[in-house]
Amino acid sequence: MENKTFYVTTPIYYVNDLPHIGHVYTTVVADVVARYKRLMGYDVYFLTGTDEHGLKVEKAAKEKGMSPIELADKVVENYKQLWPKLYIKNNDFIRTTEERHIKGAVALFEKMKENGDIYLGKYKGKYCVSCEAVLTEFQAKNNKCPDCGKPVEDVEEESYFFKLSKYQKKLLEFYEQNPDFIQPENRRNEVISFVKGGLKDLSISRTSFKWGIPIPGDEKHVMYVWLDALSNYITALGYPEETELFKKYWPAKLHLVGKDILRFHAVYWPAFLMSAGLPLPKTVFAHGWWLKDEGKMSKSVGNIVRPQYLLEQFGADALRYFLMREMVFGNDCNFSDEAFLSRLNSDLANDLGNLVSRTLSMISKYRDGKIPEPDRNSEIYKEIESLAKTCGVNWESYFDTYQFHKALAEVWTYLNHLNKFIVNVEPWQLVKDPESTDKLDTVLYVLAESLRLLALYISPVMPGKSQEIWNRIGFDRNIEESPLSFLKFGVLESGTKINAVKEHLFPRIDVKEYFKDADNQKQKEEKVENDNRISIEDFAKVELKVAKVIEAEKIEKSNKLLKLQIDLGDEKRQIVAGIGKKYKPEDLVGRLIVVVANLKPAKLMGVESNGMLLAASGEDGEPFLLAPEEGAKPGYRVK
Ligand code: ME8
Repeated sequence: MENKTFYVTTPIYYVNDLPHIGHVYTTVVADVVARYKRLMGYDVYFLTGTDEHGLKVEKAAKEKGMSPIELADKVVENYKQLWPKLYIKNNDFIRTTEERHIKGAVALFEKMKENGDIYLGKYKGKYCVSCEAVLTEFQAKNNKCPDCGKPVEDVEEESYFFKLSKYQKKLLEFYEQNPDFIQPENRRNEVISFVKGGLKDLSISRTSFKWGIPIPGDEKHVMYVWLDALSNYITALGYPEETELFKKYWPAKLHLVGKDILRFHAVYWPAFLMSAGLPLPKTVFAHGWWLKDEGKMSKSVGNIVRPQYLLEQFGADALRYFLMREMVFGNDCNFSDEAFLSRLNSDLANDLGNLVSRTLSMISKYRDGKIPEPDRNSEIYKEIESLAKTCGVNWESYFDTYQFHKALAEVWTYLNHLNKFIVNVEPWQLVKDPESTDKLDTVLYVLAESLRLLALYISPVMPGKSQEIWNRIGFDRNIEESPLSFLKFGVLESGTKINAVKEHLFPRIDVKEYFKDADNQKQKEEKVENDNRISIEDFAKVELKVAKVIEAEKIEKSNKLLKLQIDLGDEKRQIVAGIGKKYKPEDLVGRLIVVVANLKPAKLMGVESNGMLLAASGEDGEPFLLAPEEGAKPGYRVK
């Protein structure tokens, strides 16, 4: 029996940047696949998340005057708020700074070591910070990264190596035996020739920076961020524990990635898994690049498309439709406002929206808002039923082979056939002729039933609007829980009362007005993006006060936490501070400090803390206590 589980993943995104249309794209594709598979009766598990370690994140945080984890927390919040607005329904969100992940990544490293594939050596070469990629002198011609074109850095350090060279032959055999493993075809060929060109052992640890997972037993090394990141696909399922999740969903059926990171997923990842003795995923699909005005999106050019404005103006359904319809999955595609508006006005407002309005207004007018009884043996019924069947067969085969644009084009062929059918059959004439009552009943039924089916076909891409279509035709079901039997023609029951809503499903966009508005909006967005500043009102929300330390003691089992009793002028309080490595409790008693007085209480190692003292954070997180000038008294406000 076919295995009816389907585990689909997106890349985990770096937290050095806010989400843009590229991140949105991969995640939407994963969600569309997940929804399609659920509709087809699969037990689906959909994972996304964030990649939070590495030099790139460490540097970005430093530039912003934050610690890496502060930056990560902020960007993760952005992702977590964005996904539901786009109807992304992931089962889990993994962060590589989570304990469960760290534990699993370390276990994977240890397993590979135990199997004799990891050794300590010296690494000398070039490093691209932007791609977090180790390069040979040859790859980094003219000291530039061959992938992103940015300058590379010289590095020489002690490093752990993974015996990637040992897996060259095994990988080639695996590609040969599993032609679906790398898709699309042209990318598969690229990977195969890369591997045939020879594989060098891979440096998988760093000593030149700290922001990463320490290597077990040799903690001056941190794990190479790609080994750390790739392992997320199994750590999220509970690896190394043999959890139910792991047993049920591993190996993944589909890793979705952009073409930029295919090599990591199609060469390194299967080699790591082989080394650890784990089964390999079924498919890694590398999609193309969204370009802006035919060029690469980049911060310095200032042409990055962010999703927020499009979402607010046009809604998640329209944005998802555009992304899935416009891009040939696997190829690059240009993102232009003109193309977006044209899809919206022509495909959604005209073709789909009008079909819904016309059908429902005719049922309202001619049949008092009730779905009539069709003649199931009539020519008309059979013609539309067969159209629906053909569409369904093609739709399914395109979805199964990840050709989303074709699946949607197929649905639009059906839809436009119905628009023509209305013009040809002229229901407004039929209604005048008493002899044609049955015919009109059938016409109206097949139109309404087609809407029900069309809504189901587009539901993986447009979950919101497809549900709305069902609501409008009075088919009172949750489209996300649709059983397979609903994919057949003829399910809608006659007598069903429709909900003829006046508003158009997709209002037409006035293109001129849009461009006026969009220019203003984009300027505003750019300002927000480049501006980390806060207003004086924001600052005033933080209640900073002078306090005096009355008592101080170490918290048992912690080498860094101290429990302090402080005097805040009109009250005494207990706070916990992570300064114990540098400051002795007895040296603190009597000192004036500055604290955040209106912080919500928290427990640290089981001890309650009602505030936070302020200290500057040095190179390695070494604290430097802030203190007011002499003469200040406990309770004074700092502002
Ligand atoms: O590479 N067009 O994270 P990342 C289409 N953390 N897709 C795009 C795109 C564009 N212009 N730009 C980005 C990383 N993407 C690693 C991944 S996985 C174990 C670790 C999408 O934040 C595309 O999916 O740089 C690409 O692969 C991903 O974002 C890169 O995201």
